[in-house]
Order: sequence, then structure tokens, then C-alpha cells
Amino acid sequence: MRPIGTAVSDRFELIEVPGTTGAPSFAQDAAAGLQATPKHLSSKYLYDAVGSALFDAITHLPENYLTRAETEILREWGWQIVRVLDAPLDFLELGSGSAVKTRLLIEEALRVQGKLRYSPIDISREALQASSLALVDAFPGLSVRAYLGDYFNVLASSALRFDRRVLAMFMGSNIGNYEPADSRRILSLIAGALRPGDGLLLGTDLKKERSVLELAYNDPAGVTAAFNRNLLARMNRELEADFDVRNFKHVSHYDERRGSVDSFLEAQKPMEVWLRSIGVRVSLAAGERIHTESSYKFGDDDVASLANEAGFRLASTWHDRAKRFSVHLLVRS
Ligand code: AVI
Repeated sequence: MRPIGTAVSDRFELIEVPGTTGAPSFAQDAAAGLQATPKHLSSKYLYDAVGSALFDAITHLPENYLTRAETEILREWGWQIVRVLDAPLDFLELGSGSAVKTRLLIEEALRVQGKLRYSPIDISREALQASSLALVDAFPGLSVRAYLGDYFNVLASSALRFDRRVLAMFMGSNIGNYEPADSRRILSLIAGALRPGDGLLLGTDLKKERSVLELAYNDPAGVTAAFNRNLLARMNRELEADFDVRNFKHVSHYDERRGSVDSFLEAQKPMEVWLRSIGVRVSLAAGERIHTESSYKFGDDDVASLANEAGFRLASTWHDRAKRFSVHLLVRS
């Protein structure tokens, strides 16, 4: 299918990339995941409007250092990051960058080259439009060509167009929420959309002591628990389910062998749940868990291997001062 482009202003264009992978819906994934053994739901469904607001609150928690550490790296080293590849650059970001982090890099690039094209990819039209318009408003030298669609579809399509050397960005340790086979697939798709010499800036959370990791996902204020439990509330709202959210406990622990903090919703007593809109009845035993998220952690050597497998080489790595988080520049081989 051909992408559909709309020029919203002379510096903002939105290109809609229709689905080609036939990705299942929330209803289909919920039906399959809740009837599987063990039960699971994809972490991508954590981010409805309520979940996105709770995630934003998580990034401000004292125990959840990830966003602060990554922002510190970009504040300190952004000037260097945008100068590793030869200017002029085009930016491509997986996710829509309304955040401070993207702004820091845009600002640094504009210092070098005066004008910049920024291309975010996002599944949410509202998020893309709001963040793009705010960015063109804030930076007179910036133009935005936004791509609306699922990362996998957009990267695999021929919709992406660049005029200059590209610096792609996949920040926030978002790569950590993919299982290893999918993270290899997404990095290979990014490599396929780039030319040799283009770069990918990848933010990853570092492997570290269990106590620090587990506290980041078990904050005493219970915001992460609310973020996780919202998935049940979302099924109640959207799939006419009757989960009693109070009967589920949020459980997050670090599995050192997998290198992942795994999050679950654990039934506190036996129950039967009815998801009316999809006609599915689910039984849960006391103590039975639904896996809702993997948050993989990476040593810098893990990133080097992942990069090589996907068609990149690791060119540079920056850390925050407390050495909790890494930002890597991978160059397309
Ligand atoms: C977005 N992502 C990298 C976060 C993480 O750390 O896995 C989401 C999150 N889940 C619980 N807290 C934060």
C-alpha cells in the first residue's frame, strides 16, 4: 500500500504508513495471551492514555533513575554526540519526541548546521501531531516529516526518505522491552532503512545490582504497581472484562540469567474472569501470574554483539556519572 502524505504546515508533514504486517488487535492478543500457559500480555498495551500518564509519573520517581540518567548523558555529551557523524544530518526517531531528551539533541544539531529535518515514527496520531507542532514552534530551523504507523511497518516500508546522512534514535531503553529475537529484528530493520555510515543512537539501561533494579520497578509509592494494574482496568474498559483489580498484586523481579526485570500481575485468590466483548472466560488459580513486561538490561558488550548481528558496529558509548545507563552510537556497516 502507498503511504499517504499530508502537509499540515510548511514545516510539518505527516505521512501515514498503512499496516502491512496484519498485527493482531488488543482483543485478539488478550484472548490468546490469557488462554496461554503461562499467561502473558504484551507490554505495548500498558500505554493507553492512563498508562502513558502513569509512565510519565514513573520517570519522575526517585527510584526510577532511567530517564534522569539518560537526560544527564545528553546534557553533558549531546554536543559530542551530534558531531561524531559528518554534518549535515537528518534525525529519525522511533517514538515521538516531545521530551526534553530529543530537544537537547535538536538544539545541539541546529548549533552545528542551522537547519534540521526531524522524522519521528509513532503509532499515535495525537502524540505525533502534538509533539511535532510543539517542536516546529520551538525551533525555527527545524522541519518535521512525521511517519504514522507501527515501527515494524514503517521501517519495512519504502516510505522513509532522507536527503542527508541520518542519525536514527531509539532511546529510553525502549529496546529493553522487546524479547531478544524482536530486538534483533527491529535493529536489523533500522539497519535496512539506513545507508552505510549512517548512525543509530541507542539508549540502554545497564546491568547492575539486583537491589537497585528491583527498587526501580517496585517503588514504595506504588506508581509502577498502578501502571501495571492499569492493564486490567484497560481490559475492563475496552473489552468489557470484570477483573477485580484489587485482587492482583504487582510483582517485579530481576532474572539475572535472562538479564531482565520481569513484571507480572499475580492473582491473590482463585477467580473466574469474563471478557464479554470477546466472549472469553479465563480461570486463574491463587498465585497464578500474568507476565506483562520484560525490561532487559545490557552490558556494553551485549550491545556490541547485538549491533554486529544487526549490521552495525559500536562506535562510541557514553555513561552517566553514576554509571547506571548507557547511550551508544552504532554506525551502519
Ligand atoms: C519504557 N520502558 C523502557 C520502561 C522500562 O523500564 O522497561 C517501562 C517501565 N515499566 C515499568 N517502569 C517503567
